[in-house]
Amino acid sequence: MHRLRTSPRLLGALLLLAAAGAPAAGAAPSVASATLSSAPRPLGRIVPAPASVTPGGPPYTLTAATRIRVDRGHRAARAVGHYLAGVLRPSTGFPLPVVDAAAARGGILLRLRPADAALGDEGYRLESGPGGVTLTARGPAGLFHGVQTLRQQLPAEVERDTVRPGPWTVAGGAVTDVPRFAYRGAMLDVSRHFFTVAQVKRYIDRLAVYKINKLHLHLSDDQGWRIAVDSWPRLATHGGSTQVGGGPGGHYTKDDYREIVRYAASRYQEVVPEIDMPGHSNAALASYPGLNCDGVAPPLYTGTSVGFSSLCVAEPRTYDFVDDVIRELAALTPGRHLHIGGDEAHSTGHADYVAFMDRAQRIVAKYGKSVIGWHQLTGAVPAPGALVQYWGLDRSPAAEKERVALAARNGTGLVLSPADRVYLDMKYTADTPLGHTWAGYVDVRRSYDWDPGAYLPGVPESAVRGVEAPLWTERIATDAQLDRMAFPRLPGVAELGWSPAATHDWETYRVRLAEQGPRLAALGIDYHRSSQVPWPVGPVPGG
Ligand code: TNX
Repeated sequence: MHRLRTSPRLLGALLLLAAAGAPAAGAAPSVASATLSSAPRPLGRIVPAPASVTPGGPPYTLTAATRIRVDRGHRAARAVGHYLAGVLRPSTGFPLPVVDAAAARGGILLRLRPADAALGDEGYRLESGPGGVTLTARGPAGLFHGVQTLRQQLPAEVERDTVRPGPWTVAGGAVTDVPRFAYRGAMLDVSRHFFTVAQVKRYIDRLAVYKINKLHLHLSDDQGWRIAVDSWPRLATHGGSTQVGGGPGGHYTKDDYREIVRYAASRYQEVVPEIDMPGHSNAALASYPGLNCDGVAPPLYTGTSVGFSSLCVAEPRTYDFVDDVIRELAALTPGRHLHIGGDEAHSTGHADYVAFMDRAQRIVAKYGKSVIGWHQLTGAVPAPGALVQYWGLDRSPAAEKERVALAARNGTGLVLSPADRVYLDMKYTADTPLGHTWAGYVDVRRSYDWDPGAYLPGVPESAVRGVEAPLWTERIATDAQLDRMAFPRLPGVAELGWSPAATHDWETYRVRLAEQGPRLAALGIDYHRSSQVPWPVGPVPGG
């Protein structure tokens, strides 16, 4: 109950109520919640925090006559307009037609200004006043992120899928916003437990709200191979036939996978596929005896140990396999990056590891892609242009961090996923029923309260490409479990990736995050009610 009182904004709302002759503070919390939903959200009170906010002037209120206007001839911009209409129609009940900009005035205008260099590839400007809201960006990605800002400026109820009363008001003023980092990722492990195309799309939609732009799919591991490879068909049909605990598993056909890539692209997310090598490879070894040094295929594996499998580094056929898999995967991948794993290769000798990673990296380059590897790749020789993904801990040995730092100073880019900060499979607290503890408990503050630009000693911020929140699924099998572990930590990681360091402040962040609670609920996300966050108490209107 102390929670309401810790939010200055809620306090303000209660005072306003008192001044208007409504029941004073201490009255039913639902009164405060109702007020919360009708006053426009102050401009910029969103997650991730925008780079620059100039509030002021009267607000804009959507009506049944509001149109979404898009410059004629911009197909991708028009698609963003339709996406916005899809977000707003169910709850507002307004028709919100998407029309040519010239055909109307006011309303919501999405416009492209390619010469506006200050906005970068993903930035946008939002201007709101009584006549309407204008979103300006250099390209459609910026418009899409601007649309996420616009939706967050509207009451949380806008996320509902049935008609609500509104009013649908956007505070007046201007937001100019560009991301701090180009790589803002989330990883989903579809190997330990398989997730269907529909489940992956659902996750993509959630990530979009927080301006995540990379979806890393962990497509192979000991327990399952999840992507069809025409030249090695048993990888999917046999290697994908089970999962942790022995369930039926599954895999993506190439058409399934193209559909994921297409859908992610429509949400301005690049799919980064990962085939984990040379360890974490039991599903492949079980599918083809010839990939094993002794020529004997092991059984499929449905447990949760790590580090026991290795491709046979000395076997020439291994490289035919790697070449075929990478070639077929590269052909399915419009994005630049291909992740080759390289972690926990405890069953591969050091010299073999170095030799293998060398060849695997050359194969990735041959098919025109850039390598990403887990940071153990710095124990071999990262190829020019490679990124390494750091998943160590605050307490990892200094020598390990220094090896990563040295690679970074030599030009290898870093994606930061410190396990004791952003691993979404870690328990929040001892009471969390799901998840692991090997990296410790990771409550909301821990996952937010660190600076990617200054995290690893001796690494200049310029070497940091961004952050990524992995969700390993040894113990996670359903949408509800996925939501519970990702939210509300994921928005914090997204903010680390997007917002300028100057906005970083736990005390204000926790209040902004609390305001996301009703939005998450309206989106159907049963998030973890961390005691570190002053969630609004009482029933959420219509909730
Ligand atoms: C470590 S992180 C792993 C995964 C596990 C995860 C569980 C990494 C590169 N390897 O194989 O799923 O821990 O938290």
